[in-house]
Amino acid sequence: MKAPANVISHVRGESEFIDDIPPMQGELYVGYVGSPVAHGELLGVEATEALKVPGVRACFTASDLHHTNWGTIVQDQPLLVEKEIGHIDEPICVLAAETREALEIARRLVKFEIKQKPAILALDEAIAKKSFLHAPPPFKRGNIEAGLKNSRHRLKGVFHIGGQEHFYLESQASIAYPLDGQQVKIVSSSQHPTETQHVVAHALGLTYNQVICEVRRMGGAFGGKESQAAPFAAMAALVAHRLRKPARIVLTKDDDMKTTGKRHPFQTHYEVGFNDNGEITALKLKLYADGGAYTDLSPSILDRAMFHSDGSYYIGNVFIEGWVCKTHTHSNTAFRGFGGPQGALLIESLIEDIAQHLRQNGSPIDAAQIRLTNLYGKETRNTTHYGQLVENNLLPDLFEKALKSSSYLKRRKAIDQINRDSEGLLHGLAITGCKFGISFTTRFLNQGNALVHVHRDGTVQVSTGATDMGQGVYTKIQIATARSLGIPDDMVFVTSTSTEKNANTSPTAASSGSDINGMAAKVACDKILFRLKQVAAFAFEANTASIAEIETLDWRNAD
Ligand code: QUE
Repeated sequence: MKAPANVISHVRGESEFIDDIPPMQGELYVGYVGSPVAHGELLGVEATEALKVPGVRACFTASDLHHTNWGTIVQDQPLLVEKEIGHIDEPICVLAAETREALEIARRLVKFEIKQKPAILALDEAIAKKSFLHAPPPFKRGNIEAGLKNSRHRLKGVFHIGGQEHFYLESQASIAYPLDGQQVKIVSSSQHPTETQHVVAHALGLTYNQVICEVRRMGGAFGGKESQAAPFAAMAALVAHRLRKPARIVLTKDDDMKTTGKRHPFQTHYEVGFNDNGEITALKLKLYADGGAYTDLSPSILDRAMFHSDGSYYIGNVFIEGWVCKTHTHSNTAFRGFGGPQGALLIESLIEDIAQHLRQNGSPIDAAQIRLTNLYGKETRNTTHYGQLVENNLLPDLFEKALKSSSYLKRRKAIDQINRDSEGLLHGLAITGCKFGISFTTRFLNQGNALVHVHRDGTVQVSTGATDMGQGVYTKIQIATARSLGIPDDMVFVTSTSTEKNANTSPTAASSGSDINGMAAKVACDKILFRLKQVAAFAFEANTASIAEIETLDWRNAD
């Protein structure tokens, strides 16, 4: 295969990101002004001085929006603060200016009247004050209290996991164009064009068919542009719609890092019971996720952490509770793994603690052996704490193979020796397996979308619900389409994802983008091929028997 178009333009530096799009005549720059406090009541906005800056065209507040609140699961987050301030740098008003310079000067001149309130900034405080956004039903299996009581050993403690900034190379960015018929077109750096379309429509009081959102590519996303691209698109759209001018918002890295959500910090309170051979017999957990100020995707992220708290290990007696805590910080959001890492990290760390505990109590067993002992089985010990049968379990064999092929035990011995001799730096070694649930837990989202056009020169255009964030999904879609149609890869061009062509799409997320949208492209190609075969049969005057045969075929069986 020749290098796909996307690859060539990336390597040449020709790939266009949002802020590379040349400005249109009359285009305005848009920026927000954020809260200087983490928690408080907004009493007034004073923009007189800002509006005097030459080139500044408008200042909009929450009262200019048709619908202020947005949110993927619960609509509890204001696009612009109406009254209650939830976190530092939370957008309060939007400015539009003819130049970036005027915008930046004006942003510093807006004054707010705010009654400051005490803020909850740490998980400890949120837990103590029961400041919660969500609490799902717990997972229960076996008898946790008896399980703990009957284990030879028990460990109890609190495990802390910090947050993480996505640090995508391209900050949140959108351009909004006012079209006739009150339509608005958004080009955005978004993993979720459909949600951006919906949030913009709600914000402006438009119907969904009046809003188009197109995504060509993102300069990285990692979950950070799944829900949180939409509010910035809405700010640009507000300016474009009200002033009838194209409007561009491109956050600086500083603003992006201050105001957008991150990976959820977690605090997990644990009690684990185990025997002399390292077999884990009971696990009792309370997971506290720092959701920040608003719900965003936190309930699904906490779910996933609770689903992954078993790692790849069978545990007979389990009790897992979870809470999304409300703190006065940016609203935390999707981030690669989506709670899975926060769930699975604890049990892996516990296994190291168990190995250490057993070593100190006269039963030295290597952590790798403890992992092997506890792995889900193939025929028994093969249901999870959420009731799923672990099928086609390759892990026990794979684990043993990896142990051997990596010379784990030999290396372990060498490292133990180095550590015994060392007076400073210690070396470490670990081998772990992983069970990860791909696809959306909100199951209706596991659906793809594709539009395939065959042009009269035989070349093909395809667009799908999958957005390109640098993961190469357009290349996969190109290959899936070409192979489905039986044509060379370079006869297929993958065009941008747009709500005009790809409506009601799911976000590109949950390890599902290539599979579900690649399959959607294949289904579309199969239908087209089937019709083409019928046409060809007529055109080439195939005998009537074979035409009749083709007509009875089902495109779903077309190869
Ligand atoms: C990874 C996931 C999920 C996800 C995003 C990821 C997931 C899930 C949702 C979700 C839930 C409710 C919604 C929505 C998305 O997002 O499992 O839009 O309304 O359920 O990156 O695993």
